Amino acid sequence: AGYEVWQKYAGPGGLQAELRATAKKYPRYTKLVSIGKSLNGQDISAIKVTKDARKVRDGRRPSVLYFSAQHAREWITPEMTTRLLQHVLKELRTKPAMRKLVSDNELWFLPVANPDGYDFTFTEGNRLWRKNLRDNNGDGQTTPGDGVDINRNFPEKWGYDNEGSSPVPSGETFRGRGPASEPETKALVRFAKRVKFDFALNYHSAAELLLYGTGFQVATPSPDDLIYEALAGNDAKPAVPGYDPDLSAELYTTNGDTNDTLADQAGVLAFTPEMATCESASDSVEGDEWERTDCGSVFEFPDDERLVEAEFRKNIPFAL
Ligand code: 0X9
Ligand code: ZN
Repeated sequence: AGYEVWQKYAGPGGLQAELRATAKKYPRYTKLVSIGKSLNGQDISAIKVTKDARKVRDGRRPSVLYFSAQHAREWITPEMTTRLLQHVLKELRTKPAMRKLVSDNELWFLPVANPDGYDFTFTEGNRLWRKNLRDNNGDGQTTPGDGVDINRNFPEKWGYDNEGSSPVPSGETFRGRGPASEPETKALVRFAKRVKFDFALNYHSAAELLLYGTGFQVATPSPDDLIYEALAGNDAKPAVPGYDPDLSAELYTTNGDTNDTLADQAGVLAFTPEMATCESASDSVEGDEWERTDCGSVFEFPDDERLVEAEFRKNIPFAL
């Protein structure tokens, strides 16, 4: 059922079409780019939203990157970034504050950072695929032990201490054969160097957390940590309602984490919002008789439009 309902929203390749249509509809405020190709040759598409987007040089204004679906199965995350994109463009027409925001800044939306993996989750039996589609055993097809975890493949602290990623190809957190070995990683690294983002949100699921700071170890306090803490709020007053703010490495160690590279190589203030599962999201749908169906797995996409919308609404104030 989840799959059929999902078709209504996007489905394989669907987000590319949405980005193209959006760029066409708002020529003055958008610019569509391909930041590179996936392993299987698909475009990794991003759209810039700023005033006179096609005239003003990329990175000229303070810039924010919203990106999602590095992990193929985390379907709710591109819903977040595409809805945010549409929200910004819609409000532009009536709200002076939004017009000012996009005149003074550039907002970049990159809904599917792992397009091969994402599409693969729509095929029979592959709903819970996480990694990209690297053919680790070279048998010419995608088999269970294949794939590299894009969120462990980034150059900063890649494989550090052998803790927080797997050296084993079949591992769910396989870091790849070398730093930035994957085209999906290279594309993002190059893109971040070019635009020099000030702020980035790397959407994942499924928990209700707002993660920040370095992933590879609990960092000694730095001025950045104070900024992170101020932005993320605290358990009593979280910046995203219901999302506990936490140091990434305190949750668990990662190495080759995207945000560590963004922070350490390009100075980006980067967060990982972990969006909710259908179970936790249901708490925020007020006063209805919605019944939980098809929520067997924590990775299952909430198949109710209202849940997706509720999760999205919770995240807007922090994202903007
Ligand atoms: O493990 C990940 O890549 C992210 N979680 S997920 O369940 N979506 O796979 C979180 C990465 C955040 N960094 C650290 N916790 N160090
Ligand atoms: Zn993830």
